[in-house]
Amino acid sequence: MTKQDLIEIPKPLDQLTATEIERKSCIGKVMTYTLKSLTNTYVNKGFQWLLPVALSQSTDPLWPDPGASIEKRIEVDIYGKPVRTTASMIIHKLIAASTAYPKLFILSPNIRIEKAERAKTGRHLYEFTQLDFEAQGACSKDIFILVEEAIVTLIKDLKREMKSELTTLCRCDTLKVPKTPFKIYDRVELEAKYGKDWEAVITSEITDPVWVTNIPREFYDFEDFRTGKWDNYDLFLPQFGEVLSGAKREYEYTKILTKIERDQVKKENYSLILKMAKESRLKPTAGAGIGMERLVGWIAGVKHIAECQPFPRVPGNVNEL
Ligand code: ASN
Repeated sequence: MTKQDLIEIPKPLDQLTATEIERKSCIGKVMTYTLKSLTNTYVNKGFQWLLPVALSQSTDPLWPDPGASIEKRIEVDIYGKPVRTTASMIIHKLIAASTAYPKLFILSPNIRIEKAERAKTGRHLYEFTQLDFEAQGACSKDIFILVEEAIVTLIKDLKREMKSELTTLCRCDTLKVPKTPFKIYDRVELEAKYGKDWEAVITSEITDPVWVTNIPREFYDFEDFRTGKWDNYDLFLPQFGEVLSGAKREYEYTKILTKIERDQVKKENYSLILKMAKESRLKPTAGAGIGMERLVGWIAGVKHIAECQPFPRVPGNVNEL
């Protein structure tokens, strides 16, 4: 039997037993606390809180991406124009951070119709929420410091103020305040050492969160064309896996165009960002998105992150609500 066979698909609210409702309620309280703590940190550091959008002509291509498994992209016509459901608000972030909102964050719903075979990874959903943030003029190091502080503050405060919930979830003793600074690994070195399965190996070996940098992926992450190195990062949590991805961003027209063409991404879906870049109105920024169900799932020690959703969005499993 594999690890995945042991994972149960989280049930909808109406099917939970009394004990399961108690657990669901505890996870809900941890989610509320986490949202309050993180949004406080960002607001206190001068980030503006933007409201999300669900339908746009331009959204994240999610391609090329080593972790991608999208089986369907949702596109509908409104007012005679094609729009897509939000895959992530990355394009919106880059435009907003370059103009009226130099430091911003959004609690953004992301719709990604993952292949049904991902139902039991325990780490994938067809709809989830990111705390997505971006800062003009920031570099990777600035983002590392910000995220480390936000996570350490959250865990310290949670351990003090949510003792009873953490006890019910059996996480009171095992959830430790992470030591900072988090270690930084280069993906190339991890691949050389552990092979293609490096993500699983580091997830099981680390005892504190770690950064992994230099991951080839979508055109908007910064790539040094001379060295071939990517100035981007993922954050991995011990015994859990990836919870955040982000980068320093591209902002130069010729680089963005070259990468869009190289990746065979539809240029017409990215005409605004190309136009802004051409007019030198796209600014250097850096940012990231924290998967809220994953972060709370790690804190609560869940087997499946859909346990953190009131209305579970498990790939391949559509409920009435
Ligand atoms: N939120 C991510 C970022 O800031 C992008 C994504 O979710 N694909 O880089």
